[in-house]
Amino acid sequence: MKQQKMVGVVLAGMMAFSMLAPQAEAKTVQVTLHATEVDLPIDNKGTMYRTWTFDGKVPGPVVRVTEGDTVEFTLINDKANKNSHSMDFHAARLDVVKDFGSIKPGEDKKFTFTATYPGVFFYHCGSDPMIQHIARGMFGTIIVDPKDAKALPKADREYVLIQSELYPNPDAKEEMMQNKWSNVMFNGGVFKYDPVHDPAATRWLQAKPGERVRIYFVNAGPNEFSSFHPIAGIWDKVYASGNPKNVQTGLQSFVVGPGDAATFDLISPVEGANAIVTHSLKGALTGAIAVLMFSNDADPKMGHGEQILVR
Ligand SMILES: [Cu+2]
Repeated sequence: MKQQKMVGVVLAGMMAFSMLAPQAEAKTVQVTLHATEVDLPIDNKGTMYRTWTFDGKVPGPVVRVTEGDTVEFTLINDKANKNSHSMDFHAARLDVVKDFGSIKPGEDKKFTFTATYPGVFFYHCGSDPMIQHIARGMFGTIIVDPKDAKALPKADREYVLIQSELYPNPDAKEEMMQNKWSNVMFNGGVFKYDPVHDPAATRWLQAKPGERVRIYFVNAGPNEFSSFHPIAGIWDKVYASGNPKNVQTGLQSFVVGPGDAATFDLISPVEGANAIVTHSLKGALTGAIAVLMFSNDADPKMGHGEQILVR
């Protein structure tokens, strides 16, 4: 009798504990993106390029939801555009024809999906020719945070880096098919965060020594693989597709193919800089280097809120 009572108390305690565990409530999230065809700078000098975009930016906005959320998505293809566009979320399981199919300028379309798997996922336009729609800038990331807030160690700062190739002539689909790129970029700019290789660069990533810096890395391609490496650092943890279950420890580099993504955690024990690169060196030396400065005076705003994707 006494024993039964004790089991009852223990079970009630366990139930109360599980109710208190930090599990986010699933919600419905409305996401609307506009396909727009605009001129944007692709380097620190301000060289303009005829891009195709989501919401007038390369990369497009960071979409962020929690595992289990329902995403009600609307794509609007602006009337002023000349081309059909579409949306392909790698975080969704849907019908490729009905949901990811193209719409003409002046049209819009909706689809709904549940973000079942936590992680970091690519999104992109899939309209024909897909290689050109991606090369011209129609890509971004959707981060699906795990519903268990303790599934990943707490990050002190977060950054998004999206790698892509620059093709000098945005109209030359054949040159894209032949992989004739001139530069590899992070977040749509040549040496965007690298004042060492380009004195015109005014931005870099910042953190303090000892902080856990989490980088959501996406390789938009459309063609090149990335051997993602922090020069003078070691990845403390790498999560393939950003899923907490896919954890690896103490890696020097990790290959992320075109259309793929991974989450990388980095902690520096010292002040100084790391250079985050694709160690495929033609890519790094033509523009895919981001300086991450570890300093006790790091700007507290960097790596938080809107400053996870440094524009
Ligand atoms: Cu498109």
